[in-house]
Amino acid sequence: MIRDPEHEKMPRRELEQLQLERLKVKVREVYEKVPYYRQAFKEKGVTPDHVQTLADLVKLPFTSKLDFRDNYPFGLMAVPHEQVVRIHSSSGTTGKPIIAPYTQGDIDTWAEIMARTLAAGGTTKYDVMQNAYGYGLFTGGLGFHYGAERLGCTVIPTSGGNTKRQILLLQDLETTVITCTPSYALILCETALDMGVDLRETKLRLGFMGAEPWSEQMRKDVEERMGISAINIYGLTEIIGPGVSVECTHKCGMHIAEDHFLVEIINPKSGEQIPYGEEGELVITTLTKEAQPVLRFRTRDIVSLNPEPCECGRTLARMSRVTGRSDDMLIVRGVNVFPSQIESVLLDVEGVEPHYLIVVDRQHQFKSDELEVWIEVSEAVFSDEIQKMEDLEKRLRAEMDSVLGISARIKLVEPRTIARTEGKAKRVVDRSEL
Ligand code: DLL
Repeated sequence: MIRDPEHEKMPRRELEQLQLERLKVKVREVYEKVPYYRQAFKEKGVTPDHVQTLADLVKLPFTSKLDFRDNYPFGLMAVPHEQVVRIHSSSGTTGKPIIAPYTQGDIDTWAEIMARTLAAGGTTKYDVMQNAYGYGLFTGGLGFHYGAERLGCTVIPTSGGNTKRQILLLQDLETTVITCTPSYALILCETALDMGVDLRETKLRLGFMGAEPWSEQMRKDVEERMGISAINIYGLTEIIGPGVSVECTHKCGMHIAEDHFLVEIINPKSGEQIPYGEEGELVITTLTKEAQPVLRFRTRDIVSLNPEPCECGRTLARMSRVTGRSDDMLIVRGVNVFPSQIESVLLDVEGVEPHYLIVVDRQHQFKSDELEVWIEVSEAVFSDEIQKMEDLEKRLRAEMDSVLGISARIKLVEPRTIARTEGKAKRVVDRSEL
């Protein structure tokens, strides 16, 4: 369903006009209210008056994760503290956490974006949504929660974990929509199996999964095991949380909420804009955020954009699946690969489970081809003869070689030996961590 046709189906010309108006206001606002931006503008030799068209965006400075860290905790805020009603945060991989303050206006906007997002994937007020994203500092739990309430469906705020109880509630409360990371969806499937529950026989029909990269093969797997349609949803703490983009029921790219977020694709090395359609780093400017507007945020997520109208009638541009974060990219014998590409190759082979670990030697990562992939085999293969395991290993190695052009050592491991995560999975580990 299209909840907000005025914006979701806006002719692109009008949309661009709206984006420009909003951009001009935000640029002036951060320039006047955030000393950090004023300084960054000065270094680039620009003022808000330099922004007269959307193309002028390239004149503005980028903002990076590092800038968030350097200005921790409130250096990027554009409103006085008394206007802040909530703060979220993400742990970040190193150093200080990212702080995301919200005004009441931000919370309202986010709730509306999330209501629209849930509707785009097919949720209605008659649904019962079990929200297994973590509640707390993470934006997933509360982001989905407020959106669902705004849409008017029933929310069960289970948060992550306590999986047996999740399965019980899912059956007894007749949950129709599950929201969680793809990794947690796999744990739900496994636990249900242990409990003798067939999720395909329950009322579950829809899932909203994101917060981590996952492949089309993983989607197929989760959909089959749960008996649902799984919708991909994207977002990040620095920008707002979940809701930046989401698939509609046609599942051919995630529609970006472009009335709120202005996107660009850049070459991650040169920082130059590249045309829609080509893969590059996604850069986002917030157009309506109040507490902490962000200009040209470098997400490090590698995607491509498609501005063509979609069959669903939305004019909002679509972004591809996130292949990976530029910082997760592995270089194996000079070939660039993302963990999700390895995932898609492995999961296409029958006899393996969607649980794997990529083991690298960080110290020599860029020099050697010492890549090892641990992957769980299914119970059936494991209890079969040794020969079958050897054949499987050979096939996996050959597939990796022919599809990705890289050789890796494949280590088949027993079912259920790779650690499960309730939130975001960690797929790449350094040998020293094992
Ligand atoms: O993960 C927000 C979110 C919550 C999105 C629930 C979707 C659902 P962060 O913790 O700040 O925020 O992590 C943001 O996660 O830059 C991507 O690298 C990755 N990511 C998020 N969604 C997807 C997705 C939340 N659908 C970072 N596919 C982003 C691939 C994703 N990667």
